[in-house]
Amino acid sequence: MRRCFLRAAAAAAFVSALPAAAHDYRAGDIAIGHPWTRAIGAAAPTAAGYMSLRNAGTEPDRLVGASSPRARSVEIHEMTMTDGVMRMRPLGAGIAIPPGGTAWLRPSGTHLMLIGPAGPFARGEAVPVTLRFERAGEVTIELEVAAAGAREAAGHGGH
Ligand SMILES: [Cu+2]
Repeated sequence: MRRCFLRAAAAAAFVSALPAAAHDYRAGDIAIGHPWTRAIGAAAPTAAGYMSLRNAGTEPDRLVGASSPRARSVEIHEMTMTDGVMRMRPLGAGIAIPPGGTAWLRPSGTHLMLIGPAGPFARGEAVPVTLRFERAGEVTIELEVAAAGAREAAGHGGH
């Protein structure tokens, strides 16, 4: 128990020591870190959105929905391994963010899926997305467009 506590404290200290990036956002107690997506062409059927969701409050919250003027719809997806094949499926109940905890949306994991994106998304461009939280309400953020095939947001390779 003690060891876990110390590790969590060290992680928190590390995160707070990082300079605040220009594209961090806040909705109530929820801090949204480094939202990003990848460059796509005009005909791409989908695009994925990634970010961190940190709950600085004392009550659990949940990301329950999202929308974007640059996509027909936005779903919350998770990746699952079935018979050795990675598949994704909608998370109907959304993403839980426990008090003091962080939910990570990242490649090969939970992500936002932009269905029918109005592409192209060019590298360096900002794609607006409105996030809807159960407690914290709505906030509009911008996904920073990284290179096609990027595994991390531009400029955040050191995280
Ligand atoms: Cu997906």
